[in-house]
Amino acid sequence: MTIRPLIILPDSKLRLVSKPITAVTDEVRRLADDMLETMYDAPGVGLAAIQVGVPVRMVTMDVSKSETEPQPMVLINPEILSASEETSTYEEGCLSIPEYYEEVERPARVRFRYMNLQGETIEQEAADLLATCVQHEIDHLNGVLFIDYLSKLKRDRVMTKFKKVAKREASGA
Ligand code: K1U
Ligand code: ZN
Repeated sequence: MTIRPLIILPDSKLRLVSKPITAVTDEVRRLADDMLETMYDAPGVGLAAIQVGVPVRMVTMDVSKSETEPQPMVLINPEILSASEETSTYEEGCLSIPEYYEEVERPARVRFRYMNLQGETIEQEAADLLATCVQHEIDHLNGVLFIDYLSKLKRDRVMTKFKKVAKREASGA
């Protein structure tokens, strides 16, 4: 397993719409292993393949509590089937927007479907952090970032900050 470099804002790859996975190949299994390794190393509770530069519809997640056994999940071609009208607010972060956290309001509960690495189709209900995380990750597959839910003022501020960092890094300063 390999820890892959993370794509960071303002990299335009983060705005790509990722392509569906048509078969669970060795390459797909290797990507899943690497994404889990990268997610745990970060550390994060979720990761979309595009965050390691691969525009395919795969997500890894583990929202288990630190005192319990890890519960790694690999979601292939995940989709939201239904969402509650009730909303909840969670302070979200993003491994592609390091050290920036803001409250985002989303449906409190969702029903979602995905294929696992065994090729089985799974339907599942989610609430709490799992619901927030699966929505955040599926957004990544569609080129959507959590900052898109913030005011234009906040989004512009964070974009400016990360563009400056990228410029400084490119100049070697
Ligand atoms: O997709 C990502 O960028 C990962 C992101 C997922 C996420 C976090 C919070 C709400 C919704 C989605 C992260 O994992 S950011 C890091 C983080 O939240 C965390 C890290 C260590 C322990 C607990 C949480
Ligand atoms: Zn993210």
